[in-house]
Amino acid sequence: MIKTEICEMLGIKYPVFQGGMAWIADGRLAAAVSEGGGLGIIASGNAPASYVREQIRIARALTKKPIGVNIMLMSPFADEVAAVVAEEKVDAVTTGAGNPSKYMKEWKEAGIKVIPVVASVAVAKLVERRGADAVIAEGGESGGHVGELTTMVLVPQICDAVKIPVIAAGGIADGRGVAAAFMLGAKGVQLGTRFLSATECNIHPTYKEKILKANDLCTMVTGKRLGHPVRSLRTKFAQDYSKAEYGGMPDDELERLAVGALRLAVQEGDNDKGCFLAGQIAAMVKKEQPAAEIVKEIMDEAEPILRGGAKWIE
Ligand code: TUI
Repeated sequence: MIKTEICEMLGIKYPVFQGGMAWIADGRLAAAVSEGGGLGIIASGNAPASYVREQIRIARALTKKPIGVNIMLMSPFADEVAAVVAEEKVDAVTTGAGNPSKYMKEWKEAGIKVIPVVASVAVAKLVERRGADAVIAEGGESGGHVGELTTMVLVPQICDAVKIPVIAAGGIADGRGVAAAFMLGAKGVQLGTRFLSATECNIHPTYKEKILKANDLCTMVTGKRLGHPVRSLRTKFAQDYSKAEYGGMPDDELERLAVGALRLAVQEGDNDKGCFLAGQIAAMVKKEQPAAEIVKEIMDEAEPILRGGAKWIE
């Protein structure tokens, strides 16, 4: 059994987080992951605080185990969601796409473990100084908003730069990825794309099907010109967006094109106007299965590898 300080810190069986995927990671998915011994995380995305409160209560009704909430810091509702998580006293808060320092005191006073997602050494050191309990080092293999560096180079550099535990994210979908992350110094892992195939994941069937049929080159990054690079499936929409981006479409028109695209993918499975966020590891997501089974399976796969799976060493 793999036990790390992350298990102890949060009172969870396995050091596995389910990523806070906007529009996707709701109370039901988070509860299923937590029931399975990992940390289920409700995504707030661009949703108002009332939605987040409702999802926390849904999760709490389904599990007594610890749950987390992810706050997307670029959201217009970030301030009010930050207050709601403190009121509801969730067990952990993860943050994405920015610097959470201004909320740190409020969350720590509420007894919440604060675990920001970072994509650089500088931001990892900054949030450690501000009192973060751990950091999630997310490489650009991940789906959604991406940084510059890959998981392979980011994780060891952040492990060397901070004393708090590091959770690796980006490009991990099975036990081999988990084992690799631990070898780089991580004390936990966060998976997003793999959980898209969870039975309890409430995305449109078209979205699930696209993930299950994905190949190695099936994702691309758009949005660099506006400063918000986002990795998604290489659909016609993503390719058209990319052409518009590099073809000189004005910023406001580009922004209008992107508005609502995430919801259209998740809820309507809209092939023409939807933005299907996914990580580069999508091709390794092979079947639909319960979230709890995913959590156990990846850790059961990782354990023998970490115990000495390199049979070619004499
Ligand atoms: O946040 C994510 N992934 C996301 S957020 C999202 S919703 C969205 N909608 C429209 C445009 C962009 C996003 C979909 N996927 N991952 C965590 C993450 N955080 N990756 C990188 C970072 C990050 C980047 C810069 C964290 C901190 C940071 O600090 C810069 C600063 O402000 O100091």
